[in-house]
Amino acid sequence: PIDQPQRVRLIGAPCDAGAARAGARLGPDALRIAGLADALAAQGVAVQDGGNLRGPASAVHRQPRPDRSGLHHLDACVRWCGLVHEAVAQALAGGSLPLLLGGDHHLAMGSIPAVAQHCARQGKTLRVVWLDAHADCNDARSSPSGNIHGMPVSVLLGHGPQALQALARPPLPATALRQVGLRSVDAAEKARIARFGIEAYDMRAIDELGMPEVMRRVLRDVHAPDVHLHLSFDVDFLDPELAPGTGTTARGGPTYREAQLCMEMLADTGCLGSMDLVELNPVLDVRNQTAELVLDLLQSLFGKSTLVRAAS
Ligand code: 4U7
Ligand code: MN
Ligand code: MN
Ligand code: MN
Repeated sequence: PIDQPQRVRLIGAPCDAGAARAGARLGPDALRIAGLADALAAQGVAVQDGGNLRGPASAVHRQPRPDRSGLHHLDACVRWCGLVHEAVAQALAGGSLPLLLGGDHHLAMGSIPAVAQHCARQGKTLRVVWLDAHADCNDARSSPSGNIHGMPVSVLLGHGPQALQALARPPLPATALRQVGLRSVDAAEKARIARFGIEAYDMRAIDELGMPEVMRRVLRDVHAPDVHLHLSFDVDFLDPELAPGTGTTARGGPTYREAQLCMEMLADTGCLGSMDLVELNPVLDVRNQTAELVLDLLQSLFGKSTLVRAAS
């Protein structure tokens, strides 16, 4: 329940340097064209669109192999994360909820450390909910692709490639992170998740426990006013039949209602303080339907409910 109008600042980061294929650079505009600002305004949110950040241009043709570092487009990714970090920090300092419009998921290495620093200053406890088909837990050695969007979780926890580790100050304790929706995890990542002690709910857990119980567990210690909840939403969390507009799809994702319930339960905490909306690739979409679905979900996340609900 939100009594004051919430202020949301849109931060566009048109970058796909970390991704497997080009196109996520068009994500911010696809969301604007679908009507993002109006959809949030309809929920009583005061939206301010900060426009798109201007960073290094992304190459369309990648090298057949990553460079010496083992990482594709390392320099561009580091520079983009710096820009995102600064914009997110500024929004938080100004009392707005930063909504990062990606762009690919490596940008979370810019947003989340900015959020963590803000929380440390405010004496708030940070919880990060990571909705994704993938664990994003590779480093340069374990990665089968060299694509940096498969590495941010590792980096944020302090186990990523050396070249990226400077971005993740302070590193997150594993207890601050919860992953939901996993169904495409590399063999090395599987071992790393266990070793780092990440609390992860794969699709089997959602099948067996149901989304309500999974989200109750995920949100067990997420209560206002001491907790700042950061949502890192990778569009490929959603089932590809609903959401084809993303570069690395994995079948067997949450249904429409499961995804909506997830948003509704996140909203009920009243703790949402910042968000990444990443991996939307309009080039792969069908008539912008994935962007439109995302707006529908965002409305729930910002408090839309079908009926008046008794406080729980
Ligand atoms: B995303 C992958 F090998 N694990 O590391 C990798 F399967 O941000 C995919 O979740 C990473 O979309 C997907 O390249 C990154 C691959
Ligand atoms: Mn991801
Ligand atoms: Mn993913
Ligand atoms: Mn992806």
